[in-house]
Amino acid sequence: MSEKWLQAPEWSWNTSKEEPTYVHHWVQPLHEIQNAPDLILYGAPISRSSISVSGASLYPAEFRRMWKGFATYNLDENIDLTAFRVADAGDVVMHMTDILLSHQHIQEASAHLAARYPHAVTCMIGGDHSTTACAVRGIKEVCKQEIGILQLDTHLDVRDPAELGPANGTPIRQLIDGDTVKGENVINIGLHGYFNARPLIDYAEEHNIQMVTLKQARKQGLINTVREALEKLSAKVDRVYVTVDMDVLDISVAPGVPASTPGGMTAAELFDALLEIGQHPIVRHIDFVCLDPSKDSAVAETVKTGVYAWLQFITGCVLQTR
Ligand SMILES: [Mn+2]
Repeated sequence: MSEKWLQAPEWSWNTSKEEPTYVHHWVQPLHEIQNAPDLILYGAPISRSSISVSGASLYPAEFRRMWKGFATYNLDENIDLTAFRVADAGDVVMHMTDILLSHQHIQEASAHLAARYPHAVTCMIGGDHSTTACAVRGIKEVCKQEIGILQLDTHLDVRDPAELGPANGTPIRQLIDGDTVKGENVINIGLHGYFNARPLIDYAEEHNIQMVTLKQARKQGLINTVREALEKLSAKVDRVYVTVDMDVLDISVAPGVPASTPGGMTAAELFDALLEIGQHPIVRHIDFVCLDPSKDSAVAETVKTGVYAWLQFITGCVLQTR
């Protein structure tokens, strides 16, 4: 493969030439795809940069392995997704021990994909949340536009990199302090309860991060809240990067996300949110992070939820083109 810092995934289905009816026959390796892709998928399998012990580096492989269980036909919307071309660019090459070098690879791979495939939506599968800062920096380098962030997360992720290094609790702060993204162009939906210490809220307020608690979102309707957030960002930025920390899910439905908490989103709420997000053309990039398959239940319920969530986003993209 000739794509920068990207290598063939450690695990993928062999694509058949027959008409795809399941996801593992629909997603094509990037170097084999015939026409320009609508969405490019790439894995960022790193979790050494996680504050707590995490096997999120295992997620890209497990994510792909689960495709076999999903049809390309969405019954709820009565649409087949196969006309939408999804290309798999493989996984970013990680260094065995050097986190900063691995982060550099993620940044360069993200920049490369954004530059070479400017019309495709990019979708990164983490990895822990440190990967988001790398991806957004890489994209910013190339597009030189104002980027907004819609973050679905239980946490603000504005802990101090001076203290932790570029770990998974810091990506939003890295991006704001590094002048990559303005605080006022970050909207977080999913905050709740007791999981962000007061000094972190102070930082968010000081930098005008827009915090929407789950409680507020439920009051005005989650879908409306998401729509409003994207409309707000559309007025101020050129493109939106959506980052989905799977710890936004309620702990009862996400055994594979050690950082998930009580009081989080239901799976259905996350699916609704992503269906809405996919329908907005301002959204050019998305990632899904912090899912540790090694902690998942025996029936892999969190990985299944992760694939479903991703397909909801794609369904939204397809609805947008209708
Ligand atoms: Mn996070």
